[in-house]
Amino acid sequence: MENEIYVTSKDMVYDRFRKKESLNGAWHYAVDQYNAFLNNKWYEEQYYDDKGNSLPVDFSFDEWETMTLPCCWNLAEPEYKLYDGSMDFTRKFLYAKQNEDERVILKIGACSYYCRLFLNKKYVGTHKGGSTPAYFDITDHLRHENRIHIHADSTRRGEQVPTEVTDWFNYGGIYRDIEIIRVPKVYIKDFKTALEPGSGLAKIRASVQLSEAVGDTAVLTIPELDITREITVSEGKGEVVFDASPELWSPEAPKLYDVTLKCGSDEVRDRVGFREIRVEGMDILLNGKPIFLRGISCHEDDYYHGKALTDEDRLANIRSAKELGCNFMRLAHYPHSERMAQLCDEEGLLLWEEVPVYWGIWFGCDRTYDDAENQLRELITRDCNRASVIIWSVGNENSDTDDRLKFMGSLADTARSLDPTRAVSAACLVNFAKNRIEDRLEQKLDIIGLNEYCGWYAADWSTLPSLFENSSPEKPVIITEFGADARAGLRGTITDKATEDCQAYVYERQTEQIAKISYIKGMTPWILNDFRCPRRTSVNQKYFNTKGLLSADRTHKKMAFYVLQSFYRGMK
Ligand code: GCB
Repeated sequence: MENEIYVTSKDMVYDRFRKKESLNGAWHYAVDQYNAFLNNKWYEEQYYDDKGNSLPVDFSFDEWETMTLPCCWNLAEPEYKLYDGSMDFTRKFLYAKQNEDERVILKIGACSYYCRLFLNKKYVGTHKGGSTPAYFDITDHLRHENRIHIHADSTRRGEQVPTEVTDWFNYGGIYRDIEIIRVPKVYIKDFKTALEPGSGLAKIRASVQLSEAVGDTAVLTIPELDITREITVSEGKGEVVFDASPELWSPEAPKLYDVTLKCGSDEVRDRVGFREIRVEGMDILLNGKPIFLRGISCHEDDYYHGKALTDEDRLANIRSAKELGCNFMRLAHYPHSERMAQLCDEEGLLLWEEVPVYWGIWFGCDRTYDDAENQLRELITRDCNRASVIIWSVGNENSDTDDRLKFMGSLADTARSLDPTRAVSAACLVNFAKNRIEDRLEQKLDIIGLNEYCGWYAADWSTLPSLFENSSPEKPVIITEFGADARAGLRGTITDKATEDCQAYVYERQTEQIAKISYIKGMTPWILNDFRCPRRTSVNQKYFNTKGLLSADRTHKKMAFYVLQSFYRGMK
């Protein structure tokens, strides 16, 4: 489409616990392989010419079939199982003003990959990026009766983030909530609060940004701590740092406080845990104490719901991780729903969150960089108040080239400048020529993530001890991936690839080696559940990556589950 108007991180609106009106439910839709909706401007609904003669049309919005949103369309109907491309969604809704000067924001939690919004025959804007939320200010487009269209385009393209080929399934659809939020004319656009780094766990910082560059006084309250603080806002921004001794949040004691911020006629709320994460020398410190991150990687992919997980699905994943003995989870390879971090705050699980700078990214392309940086900004803005999130990852498995160093180095700088309260990392590759942990990106990271598949892709086991011996990293290392495929229930010898016995053996040997290495401060083996993947066609995989410790439907625990469980239990 020409002359697109992009909504980006700059358009985000702080919305946790705000009153929301839901547009989830039945939407009429049409598969639109040729983008006829855009090319022929169907949204203009031209039923007559200038002289009043009726015109032929190729759509009938209110007679189209319906799909219940949010969902991944690939799982909605069998014929869309492998569909990558565009679909048009439409419905009607009524709107009546509640307050004279209210602004109305439409939030779409996630739509893969382009999300184009049209309201009452007019184009409103476009959001790019399949895993972060889009916020459209629709106030000036609204009427009493409204016709809304969303053109969702999940086409894989080289320049996108992620790019064309990934080792997971490219689900299409509007797969997170569609909601309307009413805010006052001047509203709280952003609100952050956290323990102040370096304050000896004794100060809290809170900052506010308003939607307009005005002066005001905001009031922050944390009733349980008996705290009420005024924040002077000038030109729309303000912050305060004050003494406080909250009970600290940790996976063992995930204490959360109700926090409210009031400014003018707007008020927002959050439930916040206060904790400090810091890297000092070769240690990762949580609340000042060294911690080993006993983790597991996890995709946002449910057998029945795809990426449109329910809270029950998320809690099942959190419970499985806890049963394994984890205190940490790597949310690979793109932003998962904000519900996941909110639930991990409640349940006590540390998180690694990542943007999909994955494999063959077009590192030399400015458009691609802007897209990646925007996704990172959206993720950080969205989850900044989540105590569970301790690491921002700027990507996964990219070879060490100059363009990649510039691209990912700049993402790391962006993450640090937006959020000084967390560590920055990336899942790097082994330098295979030297069989060594060595990557120029390390200079930009606080923690080195390392994916190594010794005993699997690197079939010679002797490479593992030598990899660790050859390396002398200057920063703590997390083994962000190792693993092996196993078809649930398939038994055999440890040499038979695809058996549970072989996978369990890989876990035994890996954990045995990892336990000996003092610079390794955490691990997130690959992966909690089997997940859909078009690249995995063998008889034992059937279009699933089967490196899960659990089967895709989570009903079966593989032998390796218990190997990792016993390793983690022995560490506590
Ligand atoms: C990797 C990738 C991950 C894959 C995994 C595999 O290194 O980071 O996305 O799914 O290997 O199973 O090969």
